[in-house]
Amino acid sequence: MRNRIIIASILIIALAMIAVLPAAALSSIPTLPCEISGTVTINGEPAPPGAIVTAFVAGNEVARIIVREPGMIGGSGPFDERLIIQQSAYGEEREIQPGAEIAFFIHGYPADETARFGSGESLRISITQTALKGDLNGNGRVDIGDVSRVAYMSVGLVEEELRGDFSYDGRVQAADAARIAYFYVGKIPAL
Ligand SMILES: [Ca+2]
Ligand SMILES: [Ca+2]
Repeated sequence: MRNRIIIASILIIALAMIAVLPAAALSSIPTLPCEISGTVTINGEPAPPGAIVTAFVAGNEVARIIVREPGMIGGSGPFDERLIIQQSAYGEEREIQPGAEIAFFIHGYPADETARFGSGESLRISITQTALKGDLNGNGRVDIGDVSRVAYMSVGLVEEELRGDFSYDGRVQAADAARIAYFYVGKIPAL
């Protein structure tokens, strides 16, 4: 008699678990990210190691990756690093929709190309930067305003921007300020 009760209890518990399982299993299935790898060039040259590539959807940064080999982000091998955009990158409530435009920035400068988000897709891209390096105020040339802005960044008077980091080490220091100053007065040919 006692065994029957135990067996009955186990059955009831098992049935209850089966009843709730599908819902629980469904809600825990993760949405697959969109993975991106490819090539990155800055003014026709491979992007140097240390350059940071960021991905934006609807004005929100959703992922970033550092260039490790010149001109490359990630790889297509199963264990290679990739730029990974989660569908819920900016909140569960506002999931990235399939086909949403992905904009890329190369060390803070806009890339010329965009891509489309696809859950579970692995994209190979080639992105290029032809935006003028050092033109932080966006007037189409490197001028004294840009030079002073980088100088202010280097001493912490204004917030650092990747665009002011010409050494690709992720920080804006005196050397970066000196570099844009030298470029501005024509002492060096390129930033
Ligand atoms: Ca400028
Ligand atoms: Ca730097």
